[in-house]
Amino acid sequence: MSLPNPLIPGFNPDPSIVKVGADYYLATSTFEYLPGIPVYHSTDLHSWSRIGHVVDREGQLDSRDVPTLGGAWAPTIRFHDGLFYVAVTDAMGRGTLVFTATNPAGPWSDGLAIEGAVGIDQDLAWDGDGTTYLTYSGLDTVTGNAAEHGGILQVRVDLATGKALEEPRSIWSGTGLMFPEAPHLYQHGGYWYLMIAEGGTERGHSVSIARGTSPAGPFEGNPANPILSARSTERPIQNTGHGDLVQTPDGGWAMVLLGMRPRGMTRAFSALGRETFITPVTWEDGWPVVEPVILNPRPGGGSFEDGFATDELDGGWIAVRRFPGTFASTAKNPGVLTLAGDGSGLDDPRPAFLGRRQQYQVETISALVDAGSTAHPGSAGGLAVRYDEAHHYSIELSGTTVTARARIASIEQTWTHPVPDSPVELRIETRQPGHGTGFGHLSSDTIALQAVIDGEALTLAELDGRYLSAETAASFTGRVAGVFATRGSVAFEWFRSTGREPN
Ligand code: 6LW
Repeated sequence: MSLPNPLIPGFNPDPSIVKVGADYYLATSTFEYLPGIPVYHSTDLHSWSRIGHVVDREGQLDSRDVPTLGGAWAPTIRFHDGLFYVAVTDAMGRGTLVFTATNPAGPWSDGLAIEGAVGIDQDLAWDGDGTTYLTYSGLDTVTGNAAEHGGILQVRVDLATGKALEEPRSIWSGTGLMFPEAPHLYQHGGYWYLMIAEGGTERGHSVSIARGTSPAGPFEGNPANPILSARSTERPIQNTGHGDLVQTPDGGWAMVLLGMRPRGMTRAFSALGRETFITPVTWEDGWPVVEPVILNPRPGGGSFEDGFATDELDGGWIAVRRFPGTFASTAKNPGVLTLAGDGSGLDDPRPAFLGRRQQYQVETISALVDAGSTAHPGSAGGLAVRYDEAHHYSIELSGTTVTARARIASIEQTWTHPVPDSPVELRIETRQPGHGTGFGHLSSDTIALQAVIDGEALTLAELDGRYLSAETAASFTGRVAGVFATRGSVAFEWFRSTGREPN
């Protein structure tokens, strides 16, 4: 089996997968971004397309004021008795939720809040008599205090009422590494298997497994644990963990999991955040044996172009704590995207920022922007690349001035330059790190903020990409790059991104 890796590039952490007949469905975490929890579909585990989102309307998550790194954590997608289920934590929001749908493309239900099971990374499993098991990681997302971590917990639950049918029971919680999480239960070959992640989602991340004869335990750990980890290795894909098992089309097995592609030296930085990878699994003596995760990018890179020709926005656009439709529209003026600025900037919790996951380590985005004094007086907007409120680089047009801006923690720097009246093409290029002395070559990438003036790209600033990486920013997300407006109404005639893997 030679599958591409990353399997689903860019910010796509905590993958969960289900096979229904010949179809595969995979869901990932989205935290404070909306629409939330994309559902990807494949029939061969090789080509994937996004078919919808679990969270596509107000009220399903409590996103409006969710803190950075709160929101949709670690969905588990399952199919039972004709219905699709997604169990997820709305961290620092509604808590434990179960969504259902007859069609995984949506619409999904409003989300049933589960009482009596506080934690993260909820898994759903059903035994032969229809009992529903909710298995989860006992991390209190309000305190996030590892010392108070409750290990792996389980309750029998009534999905008609959302009530736990018993007090949470402690079950097998790994080999003793920190943050036992991401539990999944599988029935296979006469056993129930409890697979978890442990070691934390950073470089120590790993997957361990136990088995027993009942989904409620007791479970006996695999002497070969952890069955997967990249820690302290030179493998290009690090942080591997948070896996889910699935049967391949040829009857074999595979694990989807999260990993990162850090660049640098012993300190290294992952520009794209946690991505979805896949690796083959075989069974030996009743235990899964997991191959190391091999880097195998799809050849040729990729590109995306949006001419904003349709009323509905492309489903790859995401926004922060608000749905794109609250500030972005192509309907009023077909062929043009109009963003309504409301005074909020990229430092604010709900910017008018419409972004896409950066999917390649070398990627350029560009757009033709009109924030000119004639058609859009008093407006300001442009292109941005963002991790969170405190980590973003942008290039903003307002009238006949373009301003490049870097915000890293509480430090901010700007560079300005005059430009002709709108429209003006703006660009953000992420490049391979430079060579030679200095710190540049130890980073993930460099990011150039540019305006095209008289056909020439003028670089206002070239910045170190490590400050927009998973290791530096506080959020659990990844790089998201796109368009924004801070004031007035800003028009975009087209948006392009082209990317490739580094040489
Ligand atoms: C998720 C936990 C983890 O809930 O990080 O890597 C948390 N694993 O399992 C957020 O993605």
